[in-house]
Amino acid sequence: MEQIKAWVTDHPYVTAGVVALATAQILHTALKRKKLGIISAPPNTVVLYQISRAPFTPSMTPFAVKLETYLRLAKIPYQNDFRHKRSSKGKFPWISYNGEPVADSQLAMEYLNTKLGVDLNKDLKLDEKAKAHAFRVMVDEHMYWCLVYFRWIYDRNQKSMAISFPWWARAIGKFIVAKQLHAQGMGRHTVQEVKQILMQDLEALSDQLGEKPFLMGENPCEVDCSVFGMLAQFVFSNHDNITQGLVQEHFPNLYLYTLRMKGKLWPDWEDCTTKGGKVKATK
Ligand SMILES: N[C@@H](CCC(=O)N[C@@H](CS)C(=O)NCC(=O)O)C(=O)O
Repeated sequence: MEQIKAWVTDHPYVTAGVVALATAQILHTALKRKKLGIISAPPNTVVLYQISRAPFTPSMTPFAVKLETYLRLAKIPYQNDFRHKRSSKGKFPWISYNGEPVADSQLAMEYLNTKLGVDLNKDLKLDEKAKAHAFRVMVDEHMYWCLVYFRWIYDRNQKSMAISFPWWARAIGKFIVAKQLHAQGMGRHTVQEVKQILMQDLEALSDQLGEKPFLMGENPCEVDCSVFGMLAQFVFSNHDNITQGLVQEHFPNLYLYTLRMKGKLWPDWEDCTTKGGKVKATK
């Protein structure tokens, strides 16, 4: 202790610099957390930041259903924050864990896997992991744009969204989404072409599932969170005349799978939707 005191006395400017830097770092972190809207939660409890509960699915975003399904499957304690706070990347959903923010559903899952030693893919062989990865990317990065196309551009009535968002928010949303769809490429196809693209993705999922209870076998693993998050949207939340009933009619195994995942991981599904009513629920 005496030695430290002596060193500080001998190096006043260096000490002041270190103290100033440490203070700046602490302030920067605190301001960043405040700006993001990070709330405090009990230790080791994940906070899941997402948009409000929805009329027919717990969320209108497949990524929120994916991430919440993962938290349930991995039995990680969590609480929801429905204040529509965007991540540092400007998207939903995201998490904080002991005050640490992690943006993006997949990166959040990978962060928690590492932090908590979770491995929902532990039963998979190397080649099965590769397959699961490819399916996950197909669902998150390809099917997603089909969903967006039908929901935002093709469906003029926008039933689920009309309940969830006021007309002006949908008008702004549609304008932004049309630009995103054009940049991504899906928006340049005709509606029949997008339907064909979607059918191919659904067929691949259906063929992979076959008679198995879950996508990769007897137990649900990580990719099931993405697949369920997406199929739940098509099965329950889409009301246009092309995608409504599509899974039920053409891919009965995928439909039964969606019900199986829902039954296993969302026994409180009804409490987590607004049952077709106005979006107010916070459970
Ligand atoms: N890769 C991201 C995708 C998240 C994403 O695209 N979320 C959409 C809602 S479905 C969003 O936040 N859109 C708002 C925007 O782009 O401004 C993830 O897995 O979390």
